[in-house]
Amino acid sequence: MQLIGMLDSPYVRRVAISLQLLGLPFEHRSISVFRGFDQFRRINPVVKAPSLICDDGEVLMDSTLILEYAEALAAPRKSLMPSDVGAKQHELRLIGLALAACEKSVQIVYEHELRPAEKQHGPWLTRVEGQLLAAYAALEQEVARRPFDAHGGTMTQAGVSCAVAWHFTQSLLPDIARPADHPALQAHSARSEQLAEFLAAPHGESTMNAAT
Ligand SMILES: N[C@@H](CCC(=O)N[C@@H](CS)C(=O)NCC(=O)O)C(=O)O
Repeated sequence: MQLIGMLDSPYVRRVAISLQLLGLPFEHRSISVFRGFDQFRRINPVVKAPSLICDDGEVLMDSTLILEYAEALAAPRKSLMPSDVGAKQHELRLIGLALAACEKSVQIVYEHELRPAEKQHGPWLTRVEGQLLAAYAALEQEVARRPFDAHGGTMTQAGVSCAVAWHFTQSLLPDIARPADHPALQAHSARSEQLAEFLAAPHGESTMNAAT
């Protein structure tokens, strides 16, 4: 299967890291949804990153749906989700917060980079920044209370998604959610970024060699 999209997207990156942790081999094609719009459109006319070309040619999109498919492929050998329903409920809460942080970060980046300065809407940016900070405040509280086990063999989907979200926001919007106010997230991110699966899929433009 082929993972389409650039690793500067937190959604592409969480899939790239998760596929490795699940032991699923894939080819990565680093195509930009902006600069590579026409090439991307030939693969997925909706131009959403990540897209996954399955082995039979069917194309999936949305990181969470792609990961649901990946979990099914890896079962029963491996999973990044707890099977116990109570643990799963908490895991889903953390993933939801991390995905909200990704979404709000991307909205701020798009507002700054895609909209002309004179058309930017201050109240909208203030609202989105508040939502971003609320997501990270809740995540910080959760991670401080119950730190993740950040080892390749024990990393869960919430651990991956929180680490990827925090690293993305720090890379693009370093002045909004300050590390000093989020020590547990900062520590989790620093540990996670040392894992082989994270190092193999660095935030940025590179194409990863993902034949696991
Ligand atoms: N909910 C989606 C969000 C994916 C998303 O918004 N990806 C961005 C890149 S970070 C994208 O495709 N942007 C191009 C566009 O929306 O036109 C997911 O989890 O995959």
